[in-house]
Amino acid sequence: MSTTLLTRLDSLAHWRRLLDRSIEQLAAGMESNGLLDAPGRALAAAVRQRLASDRLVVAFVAEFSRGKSELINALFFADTGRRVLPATPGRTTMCPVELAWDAQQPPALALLPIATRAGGQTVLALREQPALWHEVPLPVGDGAALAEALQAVTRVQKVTLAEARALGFWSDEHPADNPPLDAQDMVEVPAWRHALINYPHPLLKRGLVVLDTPGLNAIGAEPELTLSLLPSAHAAVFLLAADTGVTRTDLAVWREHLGDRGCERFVVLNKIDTLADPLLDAAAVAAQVQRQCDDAAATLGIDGSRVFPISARQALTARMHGDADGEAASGLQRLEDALLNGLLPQRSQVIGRMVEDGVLALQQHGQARLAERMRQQADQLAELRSLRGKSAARLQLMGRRLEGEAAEFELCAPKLSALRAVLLRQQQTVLDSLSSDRLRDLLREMREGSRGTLFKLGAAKAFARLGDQLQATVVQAERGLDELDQMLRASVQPLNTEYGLNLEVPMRPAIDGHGHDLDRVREGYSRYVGITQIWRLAQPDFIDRFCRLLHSRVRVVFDGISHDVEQWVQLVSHQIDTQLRDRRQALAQRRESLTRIRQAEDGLERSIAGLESLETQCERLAGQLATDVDRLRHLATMPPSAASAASATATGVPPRPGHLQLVQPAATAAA
Ligand SMILES: Nc1nc2c(ncn2[C@@H]2O[C@H](COP(=O)(O)OP(=O)(O)OP(=O)(O)O)[C@@H](O)[C@H]2O)c(=O)[nH]1
Ligand SMILES: [Mg+2]
Repeated sequence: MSTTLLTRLDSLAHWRRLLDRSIEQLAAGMESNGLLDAPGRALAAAVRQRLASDRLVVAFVAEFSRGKSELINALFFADTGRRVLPATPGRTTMCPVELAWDAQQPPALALLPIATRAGGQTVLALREQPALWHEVPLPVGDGAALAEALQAVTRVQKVTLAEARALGFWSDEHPADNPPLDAQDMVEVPAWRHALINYPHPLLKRGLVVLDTPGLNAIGAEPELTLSLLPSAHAAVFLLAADTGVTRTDLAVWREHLGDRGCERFVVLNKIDTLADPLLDAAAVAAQVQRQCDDAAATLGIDGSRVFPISARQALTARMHGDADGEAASGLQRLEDALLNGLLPQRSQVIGRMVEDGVLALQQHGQARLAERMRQQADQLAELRSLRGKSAARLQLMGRRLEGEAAEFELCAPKLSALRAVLLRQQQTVLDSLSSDRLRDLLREMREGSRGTLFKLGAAKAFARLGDQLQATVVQAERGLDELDQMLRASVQPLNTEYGLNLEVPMRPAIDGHGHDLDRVREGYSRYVGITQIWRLAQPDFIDRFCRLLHSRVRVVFDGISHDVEQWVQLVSHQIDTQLRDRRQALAQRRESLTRIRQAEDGLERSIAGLESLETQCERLAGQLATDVDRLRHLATMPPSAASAASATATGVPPRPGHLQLVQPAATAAA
């Protein structure tokens, strides 16, 4: 395993922890100063949750036997001193293998039997049913035992033709892709549908998720890979073999699974050691390798700088034996550097932006509460100061005016309830358009539309229409949100003026990110109705499985939008509650101090002094909140690079502010 990769992922994980700690402290500081209520707390928790669950998913995709598993071994497992993932000539990895680490679970290999395909439930849904998985405990630190346990991913089994059909491994319409029949008319199929390796490997512990995939036929047979697993990968490594160049099937895998994918793509020309030729000198061999790379880039339609000539086998052997020359000759380092430089900065940017947005929203939240508190204190102070040297009659008049003001303020309560009712109603309209029922209706419509005379073409059209409808649903939800936003802004203004409130409409959630997620789902399934895959639609139960999968994927996107909308509406309605409560509290305080003034001679001066000190405290708190938020935002825009990680510890971070500080400086938090 490369130390560079480890160090870089480590500093990314360290930075994430710093951010998490800082947000925790900011929220705790706000909480102890009464600046946080339920939505604010939920906001802070949501940012922290996303930080904790951040993963970097790298998928290895290729036709069989191109060296995917060998490359994963070389990149991540060389220090175990052996070939951990099985890599042999011919078909080896029979099901998608996901390597990750979840500290809540014991180290184990979990295998999902292939028979679960017949049930039509998605792998994602089946993850929630551990009883269906065959679990093998994994020994930690024992490379040999680990390698032995992982042999399971190569297992196959024989099934009847009917079973093979039911599982989607046999197509009468497309016999070219069918596996061979043996003398007893049995078909060999993978024993497992999916394998999850939960292992405390240093890189996996730092949030890396590696996805090893089986060769072409198996990829095609499991729609979940294309629809769910590959689209969720941040990067895909596509492998070719130097001795064969880009074959017809390589091109098919590339086009169907990666060709126009949005994620970062790296093309590896593997097995360059096989080009060694005793009759040629090194320069001539190097020229051959270069020509192969150029050809691959031209055929795949990508930039030449994205093609990496390597020998995974040589890299694995060299790393296992600490052979620096061999490792250099294998070319692995260049690929590893490209992976690091292409992926980590982009990942950190996404995290940084998410944290910045979250922290800004928290600040807005705290500032609003503080501003309201200060405004009320200022009013009260002005009122009390005006009482200096005033007679008892004047105090009585004050009391009456205060009661009048309180009665008038109470008139705004029904108006606020009405506003809240409209708000909830309009929210419901937006949520309804994204509901499970509506999605089911759309899918049903699509299925009916696909039952035309020209079944397969009809299906393709119906799928395309469904895609448009789903997109239109998101656009409609966005429009609904716009209307809600406008309605709120128009209503809040007069309420603020008339009743001295300080209601602010928080920035409305941007849902275009969810729109992009939907694009990725669409992109995934459109591959399945593309012209090369259309025959799959005729397979028994395929449409059923496909629709269930699609439903669960789109559901995630729609739920994401609904959640954002609900949170936003909750923020507004909480603000209404808080301001009502704060105003009532302030009125009660004023009553109290009037009573105190009437009762004691020095009551007035004491009340003024008390309020003045509260005012100063609030100002300090506001300044502190701004400083802490700035520091946190600064931290969020400073993802670790090799250089900055070193200098941050050497030079320290901005000086520690005064005792009201909400967030600890990064250096202290790190300690
Ligand atoms: N000469 C040579 N052989 C390699 C290299 N990389 C992998 N191989 C061999 O190629 C064969 C296939 O490698 P795998 O890693 O199993 O290939 P895969 O892409 O995972 O194949 P499937 O699991 O079947 O999809 C194995 O025997 C490897 O040892 C390489 O760089 N040079
Ligand atoms: Mg493999």
